[in-house]
Amino acid sequence: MEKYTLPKLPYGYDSLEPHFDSRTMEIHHLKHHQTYLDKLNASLEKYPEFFEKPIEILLSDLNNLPEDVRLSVKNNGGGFYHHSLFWNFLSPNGGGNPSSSFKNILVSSFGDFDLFKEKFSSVALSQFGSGWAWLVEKDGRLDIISTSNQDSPVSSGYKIIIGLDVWEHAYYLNYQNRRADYITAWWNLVNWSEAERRFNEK
Ligand code: MN3
Repeated sequence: MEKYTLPKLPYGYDSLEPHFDSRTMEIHHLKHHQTYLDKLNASLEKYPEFFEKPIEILLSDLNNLPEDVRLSVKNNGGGFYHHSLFWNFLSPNGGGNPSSSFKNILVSSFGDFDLFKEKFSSVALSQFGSGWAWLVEKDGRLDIISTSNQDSPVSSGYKIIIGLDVWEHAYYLNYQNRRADYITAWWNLVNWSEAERRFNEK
């Protein structure tokens, strides 16, 4: 049975400089992401049938999992899944504005594009301790939420459109405790075409 595997980054570790530095990207991918993956795979060894399912399917129905792996899927499965998405939410050609059609969707949901960015930044900044900020969709409605640790929006029925890792490991080497500077830098990297693709995906 095939286990879950570490996805490659769609760009080089140094491609997001100067906003996200090469060393942080490399450690984040090869150490943090890899560790979530290894722990997830180890915990599912006695239930190899789960490896046939996309991890987001397991995360979307945690209560249906055997109790002895539920917490590992929530934490390590969440970490594995969220980082797999996160790399694609970033692009060396990112930042700036979304397409006009996707921008209109954000404007109709949040008033205007700058208000959307302000609200997202504020949610990311005020998440206490480790976690993520998310742009999510449920029942046709867009919302900005945060979750703690690796708790997944998909476990609450949300579709993830875009997300920002605000664990200190994502920024501490370059930004130390200045999460606000990291968030400001992130806006230069946001892969809007991936966000739009996910929004339109059924
Ligand atoms: Mn991380």
